[in-house]
Amino acid sequence: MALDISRSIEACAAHYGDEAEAMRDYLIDGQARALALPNRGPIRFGEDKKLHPDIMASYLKHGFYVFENVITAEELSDIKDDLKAMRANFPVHMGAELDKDGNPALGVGHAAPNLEWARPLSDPLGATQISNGRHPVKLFEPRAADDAPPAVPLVVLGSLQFSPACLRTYAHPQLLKIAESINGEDFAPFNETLFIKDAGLGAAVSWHQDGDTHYNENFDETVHGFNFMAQVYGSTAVNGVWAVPGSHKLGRVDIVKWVEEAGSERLPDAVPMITNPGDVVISNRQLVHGSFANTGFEPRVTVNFGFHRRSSVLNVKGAGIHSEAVVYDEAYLTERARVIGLGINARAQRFPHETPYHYQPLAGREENYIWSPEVQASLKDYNLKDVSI
Ligand SMILES: O=C(O)CCC(=O)C(=O)O
Repeated sequence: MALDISRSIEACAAHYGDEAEAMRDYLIDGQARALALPNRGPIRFGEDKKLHPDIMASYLKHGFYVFENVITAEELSDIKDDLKAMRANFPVHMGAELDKDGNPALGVGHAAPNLEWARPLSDPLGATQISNGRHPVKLFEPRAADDAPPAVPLVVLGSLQFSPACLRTYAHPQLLKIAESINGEDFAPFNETLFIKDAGLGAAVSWHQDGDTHYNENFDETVHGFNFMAQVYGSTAVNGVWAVPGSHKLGRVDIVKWVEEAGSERLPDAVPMITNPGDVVISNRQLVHGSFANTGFEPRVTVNFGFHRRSSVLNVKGAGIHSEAVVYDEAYLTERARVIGLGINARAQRFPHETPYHYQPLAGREENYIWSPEVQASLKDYNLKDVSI
């Protein structure tokens, strides 16, 4: 049952001036089209213990699938506690070294990128060269309230170093089993991010495709891997990610042309990813997707993490978007997979009645991956070794 967001739809449309009615219709129509798609339901596995073939077929067709009720209330509560602690440790403003209590702020002094800010309701990436210029169009930037702060958090990169709860969710046994079904039992890590879209403030992420490297040679519909997007508060047509179903099969899409042809940033075939708290979306990294500024009343926080097929990344030169563009050899991938081993152990300690996931590439070396608060601290800057293709 989707949340009633009529007030947010009205509030969002009201920002669009002459196009208010078009925006309202787009949100309402997109919501209906999203809910009519046959790409949602609980996680199910087939007799072979792999992702159920019907789900796999739907995911491969549409490029995303909403797994309902994956994260329990107990686990969500752990994540919310960590989010609260992280927010309390955010710099008092963008660029500050201290948090509100005068402590060294989250991420200060780290070598790898972590907390990134944006002007409220802006589109900081659209029509820039950031991330190899993969967001070619600037989205409409609604005007934020006069009392809005000058900058608000948008993403936390390398999120697992800041949140043991997110580290545990990263190792959710059913989600890792899905990763195995899609990318093989030797699946490789990618990167982990929190997307923060506070109500009335959260910035946009313009239309883009995540995958960057494999469009000319070796392209296929799943070659750039996928993201899991676990929803802490749910996601809606106003605050959520929109995607064009099936666009993951098209190779590199000319997004500028699509927007020109549509006559506006409202891509006609896009639908929002509508979820309740605790649902997890799986999203192909080649899908054309993006999110509008959150002009509504519901917050969104996405616990985002992805996985690759080993053959897509092993001995491949990275795109340089999330980390330095180096060639990923076995040693690099094993080092980066440390968070998978630690996540599995951290999860087993927190949820001892669950059967942990068995990650084949680290088999026999489990004793090297025992989580503790001290070991958690050693994850500082682990995202210098993101696997970016
Ligand atoms: O969560 C969002 O708003 C954007 C997510 C996204 O673009 C991504 O995961 O690539």
